[in-house]
Amino acid sequence: MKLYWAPKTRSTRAIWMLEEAGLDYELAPADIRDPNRQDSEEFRAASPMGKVPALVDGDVSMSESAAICLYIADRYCSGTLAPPVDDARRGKFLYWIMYTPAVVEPAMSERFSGVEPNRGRSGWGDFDLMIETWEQGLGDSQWILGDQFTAADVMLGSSAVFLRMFDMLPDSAVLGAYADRCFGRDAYQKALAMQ
Ligand SMILES: N[C@@H](CCC(=O)N[C@@H](CS)C(=O)NCC(=O)O)C(=O)O
Repeated sequence: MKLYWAPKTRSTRAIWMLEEAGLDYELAPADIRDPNRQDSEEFRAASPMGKVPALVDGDVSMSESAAICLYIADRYCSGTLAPPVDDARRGKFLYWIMYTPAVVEPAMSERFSGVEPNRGRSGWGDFDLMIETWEQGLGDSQWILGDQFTAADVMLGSSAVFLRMFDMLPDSAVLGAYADRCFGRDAYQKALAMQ
């Protein structure tokens, strides 16, 4: 299995996922910050937009961090890092694994750029609704599905840490404690150490 990556990018969450899954993999650097970069055909086939992370696993070639986390969880860790497909928690699992690219990141980008939000018109609501919904989803639980850590926590946890890094994580006891728990996982620390 080969993961195309660049330091301090969304690749970290894919490395974290691979570490949680305990899989063997090779890291292949992608020079995303080089304006004269020459991407390999393999990388472009996996990531048509030239973005990291991208994964090649035998005949499987793909990008988008949420899709990569879901693929690894379903294919290699069903029942542990993902509820099985016939488990009733599956609906919530899919909702939360998509929450980062569909809601957190657009809402974050909107706020960061100072764009006027429009809760009704935007698919992601707005920054405050994004935070409230996430806090309610977690409630008193350790992880987003309750006691079981899953790939959805890799996506959400990396977002919480990312928000904190940009000084955008609101003063929320629930999200602050969640970010700390995610940050403290061995697999996350290993992913960070690689950079
Ligand atoms: N939605 C994508 C976003 C990927 C993305 O934007 N990656 C950035 C780094 S964090 C990148 O590769 N940028 C380089 C470029 O666009 O050329 C995902 O979650 O994987």
